[in-house]
Amino acid sequence: MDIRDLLHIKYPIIQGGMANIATHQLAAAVSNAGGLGLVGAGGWDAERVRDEIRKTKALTNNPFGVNIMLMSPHAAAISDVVVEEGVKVVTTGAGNPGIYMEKWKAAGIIVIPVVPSVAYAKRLERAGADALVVEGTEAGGHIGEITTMTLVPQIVDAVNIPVIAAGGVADHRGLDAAYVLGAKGVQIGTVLLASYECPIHENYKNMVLKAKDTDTVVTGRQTGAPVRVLKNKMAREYLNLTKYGNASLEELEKLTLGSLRKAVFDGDLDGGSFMAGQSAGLVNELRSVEDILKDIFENSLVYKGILG
Ligand code: TUI
Repeated sequence: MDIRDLLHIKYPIIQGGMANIATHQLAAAVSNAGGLGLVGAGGWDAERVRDEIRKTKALTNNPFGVNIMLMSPHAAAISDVVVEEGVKVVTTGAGNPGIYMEKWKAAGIIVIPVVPSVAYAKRLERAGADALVVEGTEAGGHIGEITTMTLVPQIVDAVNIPVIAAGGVADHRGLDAAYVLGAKGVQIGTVLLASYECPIHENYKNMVLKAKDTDTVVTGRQTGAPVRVLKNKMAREYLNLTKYGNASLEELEKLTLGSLRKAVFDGDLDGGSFMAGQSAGLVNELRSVEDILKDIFENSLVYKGILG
């Protein structure tokens, strides 16, 4: 099924759930431009998420969703807020949403888990997922091990629900590639960091704009929570700390989540954790969200009716 019909959107493009970044401003901008905007609940508490949902409703009449980061201590409370607020679409990341599925389905919510492997994809299809975001290791933030190129077709073959490809998509070529692999849409994150509407510090935007192909690294492999970030002093220090496997988990987690805030709000070039995907090397221009979505879809072979 075409995700444009499933989600009632103009373009088959959904926004990533970027913690601390995907506020009502970004979500509304993406939904107003014809994609599916998402409020990224990240580490926020349930009342902050409720407030962001209400602010998004005030800024757009188009459909939008909420991304729930399941490692958050607030995930259970947020799972009720999306029902109470009548949210239409929920995407999930960083864990298994199985325990919430029944409640969300009963409320008529379209549930789209982000999955990093075939086994998860099959399990969540059985649990009632309406579609899946299949996220390759090229993506920014918390990632799995498998590439978009190899994972998307394996999951397309393994399930009967629509697959949305994520990880490495920043332009119309990425969208077309995703369709060739069998996906019915894409999720984008990194390219949206370089938009006027994205509410992050301008140093963060400039880092993305300047990044080359080799400018991301993965921290946290040793702790079981790999996170792709732009290379800087903080990333190098983190990798040094974990090189011999003797840093404590608490020490490392404090370093990562605190430093994401330093990147987003303070633009702290040395101490911040600037989450971004490998597609940062493809992003060279600051644009409006509308221009980014238009460029991705209206230059695609899918739009021209050649693919899809
Ligand atoms: O979730 C994401 N990307 C994220 S979450 C995030 S906040 C964070 N910061 C530091 C450490 C951890 C999180 C930043 N970026 N993408 C979707 C995604 N989900 N990628 C991988 C997964 C995933 C991983 C494990 C999904 C399920 C899963 O299952 C593990 C289990 O055993 O339940």
